[in-house]
Amino acid sequence: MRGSEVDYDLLDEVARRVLWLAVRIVDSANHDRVNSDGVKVGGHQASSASLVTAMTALYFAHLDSPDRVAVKPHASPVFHAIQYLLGNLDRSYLTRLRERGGLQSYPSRTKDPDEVDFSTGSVGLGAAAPLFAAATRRYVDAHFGERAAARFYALIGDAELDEGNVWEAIADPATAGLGNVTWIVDFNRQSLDRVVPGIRAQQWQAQFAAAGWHVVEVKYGRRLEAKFREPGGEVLRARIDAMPNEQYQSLFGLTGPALRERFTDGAPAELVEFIRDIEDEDLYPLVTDLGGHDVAAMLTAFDDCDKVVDRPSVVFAYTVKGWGLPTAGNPRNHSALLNSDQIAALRASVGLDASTEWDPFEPAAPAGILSNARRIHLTREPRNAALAIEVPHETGVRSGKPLATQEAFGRVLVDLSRNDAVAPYLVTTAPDVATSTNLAGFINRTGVFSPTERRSWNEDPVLKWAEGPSGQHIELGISEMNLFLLLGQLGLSWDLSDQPLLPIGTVYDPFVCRGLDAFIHSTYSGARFVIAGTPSGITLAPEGGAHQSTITASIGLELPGVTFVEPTYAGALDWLLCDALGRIAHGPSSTPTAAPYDDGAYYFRLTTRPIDQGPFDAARRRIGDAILRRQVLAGGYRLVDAFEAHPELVGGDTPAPLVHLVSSGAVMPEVLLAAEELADEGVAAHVVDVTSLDRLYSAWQRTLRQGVRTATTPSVPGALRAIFPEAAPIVTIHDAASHAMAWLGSALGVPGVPLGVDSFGQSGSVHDLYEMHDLLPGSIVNAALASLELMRR
Ligand SMILES: Cc1ncc(C[n+]2csc(CCOP(=O)(O)OP(=O)(O)O)c2C)c(N)n1
Ligand SMILES: [Mg+2]
Repeated sequence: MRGSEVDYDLLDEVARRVLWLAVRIVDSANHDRVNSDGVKVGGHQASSASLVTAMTALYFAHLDSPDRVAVKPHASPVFHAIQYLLGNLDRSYLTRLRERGGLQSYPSRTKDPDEVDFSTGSVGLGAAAPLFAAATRRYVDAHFGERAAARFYALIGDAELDEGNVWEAIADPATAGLGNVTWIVDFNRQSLDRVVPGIRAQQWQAQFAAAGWHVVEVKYGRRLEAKFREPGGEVLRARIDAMPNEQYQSLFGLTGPALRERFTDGAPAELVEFIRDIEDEDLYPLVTDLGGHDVAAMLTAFDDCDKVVDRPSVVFAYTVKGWGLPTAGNPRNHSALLNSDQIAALRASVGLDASTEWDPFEPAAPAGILSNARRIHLTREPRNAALAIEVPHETGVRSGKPLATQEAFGRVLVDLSRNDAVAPYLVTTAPDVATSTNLAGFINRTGVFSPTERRSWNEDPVLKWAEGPSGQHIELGISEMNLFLLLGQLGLSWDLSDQPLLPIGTVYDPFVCRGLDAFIHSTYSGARFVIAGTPSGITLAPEGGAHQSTITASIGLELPGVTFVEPTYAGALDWLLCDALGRIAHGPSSTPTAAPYDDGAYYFRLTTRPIDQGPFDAARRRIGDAILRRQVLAGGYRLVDAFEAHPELVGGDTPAPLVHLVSSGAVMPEVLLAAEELADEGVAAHVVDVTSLDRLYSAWQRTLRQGVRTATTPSVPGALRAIFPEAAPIVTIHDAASHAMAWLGSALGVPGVPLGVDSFGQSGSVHDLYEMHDLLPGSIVNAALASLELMRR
């Protein structure tokens, strides 16, 4: 906390320098660099300007080192300017905004050179992320002992409040009562396109209050407040309060008599009279003196929020978009750039010239002394991403009866919850689908998290829904956005709360799409977690098209920072899940050449279709556990060897034609039947169970890229060679869009026939729907015969 002595004039001086640097950082990116490709560089000077005061107050007077801040995407230049003045960012970066290897357009945890707490960019998510980081902190404090107290701030644009995820986040009981959260709404009444019509502050404030938040309004600055207190000053306040946004904003482009005329247009005679004695040049700073640009008012608001410890706070800071710039308040200023004359004037106004324009403060000057003191004050202790535990290779889940992967997933978690080394770090979460995704067993053992003990009114022998501080399941309302935001923050807990965790979420697979942007946000932020999308596919047959998922395999495959796995058998799932948790426990690898899947999240696509485990046991006996496990983790293995299954196919006069049937997950029983039918027709069909399409694809891409970069012939990667030693045409069969597996033929240099689900499903039996989509054994046989024909062409 700051001492009682705050030099507001000094902070104003700092704010002016921050404004200058932020504006010039954008200017330099657009005007100082050679633009070789004709694409606009861009940047946001006006959006930056409107947060300069709030951020200066935070970083130069209010924050402590454990505090974390999400910065509105378009204010990234302000953040970097502040880090530079604090001495945390090398000067060379100031001219490298939006350049490769330079400062990112929007704050990025993983790509920026300085320490960004929360990545932002897709508006709304940056508001919610600190809320879930605080929820994570509450969980960590309850389970592992209290960390140094931290406050979680979000600096957000007012138009960000249009995003539904903001309201989903504040409405969820999992975020209730978080007194260490403060959102600062940069209330400049402008979005990208326009001045937002009407006066929406009241409505929004009421919505926050209804959600149990502490609401603070910082509307006017010291100058206006003083004027209001003068005799008759009420008329001035009434005038500004009642003015619609568009009219008020239109004042910002005016000066002198024109400003007075617009301001008094239609106003009562008392107002005209009240401002008669104010000089023309004093009128502009007065009517635009908003609280969001008054450091004293902002610091008072921050203190008010600190005092409220039983609920989150939101500060509506009235600001000017383009504050201090010639573009101030202009409805079209969102991407407007100052011209060189305007830049020169701004530079001169802060006492700099072309030779000193990038200088930090003189170390011996008051601003330099303050900067240095704040850098020291804000320096953080190092954190460790790794847990000093070993996750076992397997839990040994077995079943003599058919077992679905979703069920196996639940059993593995229960087993891990009995492991004293691993169990304390496991934390699960689900958006109201915990029981229907088989988390009940885990919940029965560990309980549901609640900051305080809650009495259960329901004695259910199957599900013990006991809520208290030791619970290890965090239940969310039905918001997949919240799910992925929380998983992201649980997955960054090692950094933001100094405690690595093993987070596991579950979601109905189709609704991965509903939370997709938050999924992307979390993985782009570097978060590591396990997400199980279950049930998936059209195997969920009676549920119909609205609940069936088809494009999610492609999403999992294509998302960077996510390893997509789709095991068919319980034994493979066991290995994959234990391996994923083990990798998360070990923390990110330090070798940049490590396989990409070492450092991300893990997406398990599972089903409720019971599958006979016999074929996997047979493969286990044939291949041996050690090699099979290695292959399962690498992405696939030969489930059925055609010649071992059918020795009669070996060695006739003419060799039997050979195909590969390649599949993942729920549709495997049909594939196995097809292989048998093919054998009856004299065709040898090896069956390959792809456990991770993603890992196979990554392996292929790595060798291709290597070849492209070194201008050499790429080799077939080991993971593919091991399971496809012979060149034979392939049929891919997937309870998902056919496209996801369609690349395999290319990778192997053979014809491929992809079968899958390329239209919406509908209600029916599994058999009905597989028939509709050509996934029954007969169709697979025909596809195999077609692939052999294609091979002959
Ligand atoms: C999800 C998403 N949709 C659209 C955009 C494009 N966009 C960037 S800023 C912006 C307007 C933001 O207005 P506001 O939050 O009020 O910020 P200001 O620039 O006024 O400070 C829009 C539409 C985005 N970044 N993210
Ligand atoms: Mg705005």
